[in-house]
Amino acid sequence: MLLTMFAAVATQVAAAQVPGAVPPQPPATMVVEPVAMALATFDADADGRTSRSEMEAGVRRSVGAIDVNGAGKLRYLDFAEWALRWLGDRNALPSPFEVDSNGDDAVSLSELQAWFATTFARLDRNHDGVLSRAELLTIRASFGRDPGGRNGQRRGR
Ligand SMILES: [Ca+2]
Ligand SMILES: [Ca+2]
Repeated sequence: MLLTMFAAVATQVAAAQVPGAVPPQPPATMVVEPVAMALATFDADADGRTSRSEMEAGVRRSVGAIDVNGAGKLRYLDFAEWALRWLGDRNALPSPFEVDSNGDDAVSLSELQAWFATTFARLDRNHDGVLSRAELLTIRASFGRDPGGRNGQRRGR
């Protein structure tokens, strides 16, 4: 009995002897999805928020920068160039198969805008029709894990 009490007091003393000690936190990892990076650059008025109209205009500009012949659609090879330029990598999501909803082996501007509209709605967590930088950021408790499921919806197939 006495020994147990002594042990309890000793533990309290040990805890008190570490001033400023904070409980260890799991390492947080902040990442930006490639598409979120593109959406941030579409913030044309630089107010730190991307509106739906800014998104639509930005997608149109981004396609126009690749579709130099004005065909209005990107063949899959052109889409890879679009992805490299605006998402940072040819294989960054979305894949052209995911965006090419009518399966004609090309991504039209309207198909890409429809895909962005869906993604916009997914990222707009407070449903105010505007994407804040906080909504474009994905925070994971630790790298490679997304326990909260925030922005963690699987899009690839
Ligand atoms: Ca804006
Ligand atoms: Ca929002």
